[in-house]
This record gives sequence, C-alpha cells and structure tokens, in this order.
Amino acid sequence: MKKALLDQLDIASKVIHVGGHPDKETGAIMPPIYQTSTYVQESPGVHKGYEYTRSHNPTRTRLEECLASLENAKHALVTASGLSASMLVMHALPAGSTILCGDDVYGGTYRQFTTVFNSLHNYIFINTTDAKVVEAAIKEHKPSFLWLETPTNPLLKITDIAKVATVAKKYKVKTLVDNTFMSPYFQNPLDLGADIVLHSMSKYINGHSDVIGGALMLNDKKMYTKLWTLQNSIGPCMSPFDSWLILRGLKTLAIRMEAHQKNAMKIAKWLETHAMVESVVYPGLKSHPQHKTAKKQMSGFGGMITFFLKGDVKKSKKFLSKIEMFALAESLGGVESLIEHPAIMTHASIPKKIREELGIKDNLIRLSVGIENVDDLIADLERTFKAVK
Ligand code: P1T
Repeated sequence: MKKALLDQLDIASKVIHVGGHPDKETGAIMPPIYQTSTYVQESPGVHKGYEYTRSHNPTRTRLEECLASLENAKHALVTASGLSASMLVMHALPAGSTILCGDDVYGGTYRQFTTVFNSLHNYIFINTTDAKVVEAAIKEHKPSFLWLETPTNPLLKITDIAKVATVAKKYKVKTLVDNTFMSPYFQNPLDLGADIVLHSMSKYINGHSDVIGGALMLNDKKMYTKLWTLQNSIGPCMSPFDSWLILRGLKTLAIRMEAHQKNAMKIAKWLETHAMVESVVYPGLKSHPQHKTAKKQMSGFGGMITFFLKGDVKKSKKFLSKIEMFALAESLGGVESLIEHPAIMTHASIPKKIREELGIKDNLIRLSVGIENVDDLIADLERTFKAVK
C-alpha cells in the first residue's frame, strides 16, 4: 500500500499494514527476521542503508515505521527497554537541566531520576493534575522539560495533556508523555500538544509479556537525530527477534485494548460495590477525580485498576498469595491478568514517607486486567475475598 493511503487508515488497520508490507524478494507476508549483526558492503562506505545492527536493522525499521504512524509522529526510535528510552532522553538534555516531573510515576523511572541522573540534572516532583500547580512550578524553578505520566502508575491520576502542554509551551518548556498505560490506541499525546511520547513496549504494545522494549515517538527531526545518535553511541538497541515479536503482538492491539477495557470496566464497577473494598480507582468510573479529563483526552479507559482493600498489609499479602487466576507479578499489559502490591513490588524504590504522602499505601493493590472471560476473573477475586475474610 502507498504511504498516502496508509496514513489515512484507522489505527486498527495501521497496526497490521504499516511496516507489514510483504517481503520484496520472496513475497513472504510476514516480515523476515533479519537476524544479523552486520551487512556486506559493495565497497567501503557503499551499502544499502544498513551497516551494523546496533545502528539499524530492517526488522526494527519496520517496527519504527509502524510505531511512528500509531502516534501520528514523523519519527520513532525503538529501544531495549522503557527505562533505556527515558535514559536516552535524559542524556539528550544539556547537563544541569531542571526537569519537572509528575509526582506519581513508575518506581523505576523515579529510581532512575533520583539515583542515576540526579548527579546530572535537577528534578522537581509536582502534582501535574493541576495546571495551576504546573504553571507556578515553571515560574519558580524555570525548567526546560516536563515529564508526565498519564494515567500514572499506580494511582491512575490523569493530567490534562492539552492544558498543561499549552502552559509548558508558553514558557518554552518541552513536554514528554509516558503513554504506556493507554497505548497509542486510547491516547495520542502528540495530537494534544506534547513534544515526545514514550512507551514501555514491554506492556500493551507488545501485549504478550514476552519482550522488554521501549519506544520514543516525536516530530522534531533534530531531537530525533540526537536520540538516535545517543542510542548508537551508548548501545541500548533492540534485537531483530524482539522487534519481530513486537510487530507480531502489535497486530492485535485494537482488539486487545477493547477487551482489556471492557473487562476492566466490569471489574471496577463490581469492586466498587464490594464490602471488603475501601475504594476503587479506575478512570472510567464517575467517582474518579479526573474522570471528565479522561473522557476528553482518551478514547477508552484502559485495563489498569487500583483498589484499596479494607485491612492492613497482612491482609493484602494474604489476598495476593491466595489469588489464583490473577498471577502475582510485576508488569502489566499482557493478555493474562496480573496482580501486584506496589508498595512492596513495583514502587518499593520510592521512600516510604513519599509513598504514603502520595497514597501508595500498604492496602493498595494494582490489577492489570487481561482478556480472559471476565466472569472467571470476578469469580477468582470473589473466591479470594472470601478466603481472607
Ligand atoms: O520495564 P521497562 O520496559 O523498562 O519500562 C519501564 C516503565 C516505564 N513507564 C511505565 C509507565 C512503566 O509502567 C514501566 C514499567 N513498569 C512496570 C514494570 C510495572 O510493573 O509497573
């Protein structure tokens, strides 16, 4: 298909057709895995655009083409993990930069900023759900960069991307949105005014819990070239096989996301009425503090739920060790349902005092709702509630 035609496709078609062209040499409908480290040159410097797989690989190129198209971006860079994507952004900023960062981010991102790059940059953590707080912090700290996660991990707080990106632009601050929880299917931050989108592809984009990967999508060619040069110089590139696995997983993004959200909505509503649940956080619930913003900027609410169990840490631990169908594991976004305890697992690197101020309490449980039969999942939760009563 011609590029002009591909650009017009709906995302459910783009995931299958962009980067999914048949192999020119053989007609193979599936992309070849170019499992090679290097490429033969005709004479020194004369080659077909590929020199060494750390720099470029044709299977990875196909994935990058597809990802750029999904976020309506001119460029995409595929990296070895979500955290290596954030690392490249941090290296791309001039030393001594001030970065405003949402106060509720993935624990690994927090750890990278506060224990690795804190010697290079200054980080200020703020509540980005309030545009006034963002503007006041920009005036006070004069940052050059704003880092948003929306919805956040694990509290699912929503920032109004268009509103905050407009404020940031007024002060020449660049905005990055970590769009991991929504995937490009439910939210496109560049369309709302963000400058860079980051994904941990270990989650919904791949969708099958068998690859670690990251991606950056953006329109600014100069910044893209800087990020690519850094990746080539530092080295966190993705293997051809992992790129192929993600191309394969990505094909079902649309139907997976629809199924995740349908299941999550039913479970969230059911949990909200449960006597053993203190409260439920899901962007699709009317009780969510930023439900209106979620409805405005997202085309769906995703598959992540957090809830507060009535009881203490002992009760939470018991609940998590007794549940059967939800697997007790870190990560999210796979077809299978996962459950975890942020305070002990994914967000343990955040100091207890800060965790508690944010609301990441010992009775907080995070669900990554899979695409199994939803009644089986509810039965599993109900069985567990009864077992810990
Ligand atoms: O795991 P990795 O591919 O390096 O991605 C890091 C990352 C970045 N951004 C968000 C919003 C994330 O959730 C993650 C990884 N998160 C988990 C492993 C987790 O269980 O929350």
